[in-house]
Amino acid sequence: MIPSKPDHLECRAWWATAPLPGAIGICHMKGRLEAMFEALGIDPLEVGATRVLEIAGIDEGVLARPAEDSALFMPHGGPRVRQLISRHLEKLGLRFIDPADTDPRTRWPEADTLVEACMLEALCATESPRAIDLLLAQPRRHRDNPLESSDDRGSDPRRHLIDPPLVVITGRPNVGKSTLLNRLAATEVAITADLEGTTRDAVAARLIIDGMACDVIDLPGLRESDDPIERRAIMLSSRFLEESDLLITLVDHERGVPESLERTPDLIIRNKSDLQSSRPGPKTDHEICAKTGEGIERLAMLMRQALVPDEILKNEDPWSFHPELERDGDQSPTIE
Ligand SMILES: Nc1nc2c(ncn2[C@@H]2O[C@H](COP(=O)(O)OP(=O)(O)OP(=O)(O)O)[C@@H](O)[C@H]2O)c(=O)[nH]1
Ligand SMILES: [Mg+2]
Repeated sequence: MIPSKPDHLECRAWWATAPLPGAIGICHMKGRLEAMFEALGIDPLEVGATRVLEIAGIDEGVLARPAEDSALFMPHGGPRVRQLISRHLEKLGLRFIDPADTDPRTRWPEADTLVEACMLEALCATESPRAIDLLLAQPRRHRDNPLESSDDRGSDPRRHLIDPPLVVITGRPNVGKSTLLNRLAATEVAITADLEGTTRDAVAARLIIDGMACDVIDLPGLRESDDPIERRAIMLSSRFLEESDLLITLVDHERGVPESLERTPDLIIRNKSDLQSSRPGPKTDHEICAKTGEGIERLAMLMRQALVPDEILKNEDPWSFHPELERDGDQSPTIE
């Protein structure tokens, strides 16, 4: 049913779920809901109630009304379903907006405070299991001890729990960098071989390292090469060295830290602990055997600690974990 005057539908909508295939999609609607229910041709839904509903023969989903002016429609999360539902609601007179332009309290009407709304948003965004308890503790910590100056978000290591840090594995050829990446990933992400120059291009994987999501990059081994493609790949990889939040240099029983390394590594790790060293190697932070997995658990802990130290995780101060907490929440735009 198309209403005769769609302009009168004072309701905004946005998708709270990412525009990717998923089990469910959440379409958030805010405004004069009674007019929208009428336009949809359905009985009004009371605040706090839910109902299974089919929209225009497109898909069935759950409709929930957490607040007077807020409803959530949750159909299946395929892009096509989402597109057809958006199109239908727009025809009825709903205006779709970019949720980033709104106050988090608009996006999370079930939250009592700005901190709680930001927490719900961060909980949905984070891929790090370690972030969960820390985020859940924030509303109480902000209530007991409000943030005075919140200009520390960019330098607070806890930001890595929300935005995965870049971890780069470098070292001379054949030291086992790709074997280490595969071991950390517990699957074969990169090709390994007893041949120098096996990795020709950077290989990246998002991995959970000691409870923290990280983007781990395995670079081609640093060496002089006549091959122009390998030379270019080595040159390109220097960008990752500069940008990395954590630089791991792998050495083995024969090969030390490459002289051409442009940055001091955060961790020097000796691989192939199963093989005897033929000569004294550099001072290292830890020894592993990437082939068998020995020492990997401790390496994961050292990596996480280098990025987010234990004493910071134990810090009971409120954490400015969301950009909206840096400015006065009352100034953020809300949707009436
Ligand atoms: N004995 C032993 N061999 C290992 C270990 N880790 C890796 N290797 C072997 O070392 C060789 C090189 O491993 P890669 O992981 O391909 O080395 P890489 O550093 O990625 O090499 P490039 O990509 O050429 O720079 C392979 O034959 C691996 O099986 C280890 O802990 N012990
Ligand atoms: Mg490799």
